[in-house]
Amino acid sequence: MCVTCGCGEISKNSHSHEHPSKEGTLPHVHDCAQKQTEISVTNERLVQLEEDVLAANDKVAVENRFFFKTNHILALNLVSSPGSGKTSLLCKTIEKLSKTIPVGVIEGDQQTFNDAERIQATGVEALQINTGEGCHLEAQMIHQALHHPVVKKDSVLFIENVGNLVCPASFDLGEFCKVVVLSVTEGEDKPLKYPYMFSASRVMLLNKIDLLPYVNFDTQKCIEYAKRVNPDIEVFEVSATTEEGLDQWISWIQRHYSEIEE
Ligand SMILES: Nc1nc2c(ncn2[C@@H]2O[C@H](COP(=O)(O)OP(=O)(O)OP(=O)(O)O)[C@@H](O)[C@H]2O)c(=O)[nH]1
Ligand SMILES: [Mg+2]
Repeated sequence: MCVTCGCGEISKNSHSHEHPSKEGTLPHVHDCAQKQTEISVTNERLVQLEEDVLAANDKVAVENRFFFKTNHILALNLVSSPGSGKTSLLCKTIEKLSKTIPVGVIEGDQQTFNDAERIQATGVEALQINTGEGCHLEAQMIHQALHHPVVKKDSVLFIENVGNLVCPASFDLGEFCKVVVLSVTEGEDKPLKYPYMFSASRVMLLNKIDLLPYVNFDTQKCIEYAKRVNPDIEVFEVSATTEEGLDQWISWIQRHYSEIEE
């Protein structure tokens, strides 16, 4: 359920569970929220519900973070609008990284196994979580996946969130940090228009720089806007297609992986 944007439903019967993999299908988790009749709530009640939902989420996120820390797992939560290139960047990143560090991937999407299949084609294990009507991953969904084989001791765990620049900003999954992907086809003003996502992220991957000659996009302005909402944000200019800039991004991951406490 997402009270923030009203994309989900308030349901006592709402639950998510893991389906074992059948032959020819990927293991996956999905939300089995049952359709409820519309509930009319006051604004005060909505604010209370939102606070309750976020507080409950944060509680589970603390447990996830403890699990990641004690198992020496660097968990990175990739967030962006749909199509900015999260899966493409992940495929290239894990190809390079998995030669030296064990890697696992959790893929969040409303529907389809497409992204998990793209990851698995690289030889790295991926778990697909389908959120149904939900527009973001929640800590509980990650909690249920903690004992899945994609989550390995001493590894880097990538979590690709549902494509959405709004709601995933509010939901801590217990990750080490959020990594926001913005592509040059989206316009340089996005950090100002969606400031919560950029202030919640430690890193911005500015993707599709191979397209810069063909689009109106002011890179310096974009970086200035991102730093205006988050002065500490680290920016990497990258292209999943040409692989430009990926080495610096990989070095950032390796450095933080080696620094996380055991
Ligand atoms: N030119 C160019 N195209 C790219 C680059 N990265 C991704 N694309 C293309 O952008 C489109 C979307 O890429 P995805 O990796 O599926 O994006 P995504 O963020 O995972 O999308 P969702 O999971 O649907 O939110 C695809 O057609 C990619 O081939 C890039 O660096 N340069
Ligand atoms: Mg994707």
